[in-house]
Amino acid sequence: LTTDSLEDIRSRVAAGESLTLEEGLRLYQSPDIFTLGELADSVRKRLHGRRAYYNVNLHINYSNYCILRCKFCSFYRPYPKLEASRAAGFSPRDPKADQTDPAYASTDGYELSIEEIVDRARAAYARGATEVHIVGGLHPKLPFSYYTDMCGAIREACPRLHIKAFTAIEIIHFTRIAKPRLTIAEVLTQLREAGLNSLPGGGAEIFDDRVHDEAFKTKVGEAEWFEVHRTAHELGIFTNATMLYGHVETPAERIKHLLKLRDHQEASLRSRKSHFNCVIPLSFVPDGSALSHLPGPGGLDDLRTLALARLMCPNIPHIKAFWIMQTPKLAQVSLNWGVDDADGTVVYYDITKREGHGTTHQELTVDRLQRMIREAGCTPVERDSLYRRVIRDDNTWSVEGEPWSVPYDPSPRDTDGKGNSRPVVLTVSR
Ligand code: V47
Repeated sequence: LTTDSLEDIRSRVAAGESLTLEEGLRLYQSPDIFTLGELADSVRKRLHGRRAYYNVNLHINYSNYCILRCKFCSFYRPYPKLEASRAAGFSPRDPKADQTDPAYASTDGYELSIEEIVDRARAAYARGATEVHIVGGLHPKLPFSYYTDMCGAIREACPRLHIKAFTAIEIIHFTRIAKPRLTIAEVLTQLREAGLNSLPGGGAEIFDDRVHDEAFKTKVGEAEWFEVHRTAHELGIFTNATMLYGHVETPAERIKHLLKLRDHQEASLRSRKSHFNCVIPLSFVPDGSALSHLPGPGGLDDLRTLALARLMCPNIPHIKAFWIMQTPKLAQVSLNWGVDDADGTVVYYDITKREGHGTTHQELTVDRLQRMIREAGCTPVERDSLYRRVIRDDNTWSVEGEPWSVPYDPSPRDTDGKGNSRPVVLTVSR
């Protein structure tokens, strides 16, 4: 930490100029966290006033089987048949490979059937959800048709539910498992035809070769991540962008990551049909991962990083604090530090489980989201996945500017005596 005065940066932010890596580092290293917050808040206010966005969504993680072994990840499970077969000396392509050791039944790996996924989406849609966010591990066996069928079945059951699904890493995986192999544009087009609406921002981690080799060596890197998002933007598919911070990266590597997102956005805004809607800095949760010896970011580091995302990427409209990782309390504080979006109700989340105290049920009701936003001095605005205003009355919702409306089952108020409405989904079968 330095005793640097930030006055020159203040005037550059006020003039709407793009900050450099050195300026980003000075902001990050300054003990004057209040000026950092004030500057980030000034950009946030210029773009959004006092509005703070949330949505009514449901996350579905379709499977935790994954062919990768990223060190920061506590979600993946080895695919049992494949692992057992390998241990027994079979190659994965050996026809006898799947008939080996029955011990594989003992892992807590899972994969959801399409019916289960549709049942969850349908239940959330009936309760008024506007978005389903679907991601999972790189499954070694499921065919590409599983993913197109999943989108198609949800689209049929829930015509207006926005399907935000599959990180860039999954999209690259699909190009490889499709028979015959497909290009990124072909995969995205087929998914879109089946019902996909947008891509979430996951899988970006930190765009740096050193960090890549140390923490997620076997995952496809920066070039492929950007290629998927560039192709999506060329096709007119909106996407988000994440940054997983607080593990083995340096502050300079974090800031460079944000600058790469800013550069990509500039090109998309200039010449492509769509662009990034938001940046989501994800606070590393060490528990259960191969990096569990690391402490993970503290609250001030979270605040600094969220504020920096706002300041380094003024051309990306929204900065989201994903409360599952930053915690609802810190997400609330961050609404005055550059953040304008609190994500949504979420309901079930498998990738990290801190807020669920070890379970996958991690939910904020709409009442709690609104209260958290109001307590921060902001005005809650329900948005759809493309940040259009959602208009809700007692039993229908619609999107500003759209002619249609969707009936839903209105929540009885105050079901738990604490001012909370009924959750979006009450139970899941697993
Ligand atoms: O890609 C994995 C990260 C991401 C850990 O687009 C971890 O609106 C913290 O991308 N600690 C998935 N993070 C989540 C994601 C996301 C979440 C919310 C909204 C949106 C959006 C996208 O979670 C992964 C990875 O970067 N992750 N393990 C961990 N231990």
